[in-house]
Amino acid sequence: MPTALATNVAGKAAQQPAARNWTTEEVEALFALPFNDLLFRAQRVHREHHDANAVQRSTLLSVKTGGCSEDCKYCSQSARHEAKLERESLLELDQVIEAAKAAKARGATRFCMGAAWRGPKDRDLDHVLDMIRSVKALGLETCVTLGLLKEGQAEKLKEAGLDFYNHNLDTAEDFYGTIVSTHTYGDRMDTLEKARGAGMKICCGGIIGMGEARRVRAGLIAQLARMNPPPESVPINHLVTIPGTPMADTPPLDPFEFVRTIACARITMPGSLVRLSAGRHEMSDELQALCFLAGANSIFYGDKLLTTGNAEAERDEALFDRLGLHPV
Ligand code: SAM
Ligand code: DTB
Ligand code: SF4
Repeated sequence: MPTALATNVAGKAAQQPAARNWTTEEVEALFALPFNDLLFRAQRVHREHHDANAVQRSTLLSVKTGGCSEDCKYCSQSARHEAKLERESLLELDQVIEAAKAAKARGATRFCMGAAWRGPKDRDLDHVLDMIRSVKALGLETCVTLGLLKEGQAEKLKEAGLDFYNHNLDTAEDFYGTIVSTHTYGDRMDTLEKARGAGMKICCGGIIGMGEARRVRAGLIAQLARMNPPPESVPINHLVTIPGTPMADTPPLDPFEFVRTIACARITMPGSLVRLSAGRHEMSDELQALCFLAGANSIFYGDKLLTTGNAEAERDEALFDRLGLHPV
């Protein structure tokens, strides 16, 4: 049951306001508010809990690219899709350290390493532990996203100094089976429990714009908000349509619906960082400004996400200047 997480991990991360039992219907009611009312509510919550003009910056690095056994329909890295992609085996430690140093020099405070695995083999995990230790030693917050964890792996990650484990629920439980068939929503909840159980902070969000109904978006947000405590970081990704994946031709979502999703995440998870994540490259500055107004206070920063392009760092800096935003 998805609610098991709330029971098993209660009280592990005390700085988060306690979760409340948001239902899908309650979040749907937020979605249905007039746009200005929804944004006003989100701004009010945002200002109660955060510096309204501060935005945190995380940089991503794909440390193992492509050839993944899983069939997630949106993803360029599945071995089952035809996306054009340079596969790459696990990076060398010095390549990771160079990228982390460059991210820090540009102003990122968190470095997130991603691997295209169903989950890490123990031998590969040892190498990732070295990466975590080295990145941590540079004074950056560390985050990894490695897929499903087996017994004992979360504890090893924690011991190596990992601050955040990223593992997205991606959508509502009742829609998940139409997106992925090689693992289940329950598998993902189980990994989140393992990461929490080892005392790590959680980065967990989803993808919007996969052809889902509004009720599905509301279901995802309610599910995330019911986690107790809620994830410290909530990445809200806009689907990046990648040629060769089954989602290449997904019709575009009304951009205001994306802004509404950010606002609902802000209202239901007041203490969390809400990250305006994948998809910024395709967004106008004005749409991004609306997302910040709706309560987004974190971005992926740097010219690349995992396999696709991100908004360029210079463009972000110019946008921060124009909006009077400052990095944290
Ligand atoms: N293999 C691991 C896993 O699935 O958890 C880690 C890497 S996976 C690429 C990390 C996340 O990237 C996914 O859960 C999804 O939220 C996001 N993602 C992947 N492809 C995307 C796309 N085309 N558009 C938006 N987000 C995407
Ligand atoms: C997250 O929620 N989004 C990031 C990170 N966590 C790992 C990944 C976005 C990937 C976008 C598509 C790509 O570049 O392959
Ligand atoms: Fe593999 Fe993760 Fe992509 Fe799914 S989202 S295909 S598990 S890399």
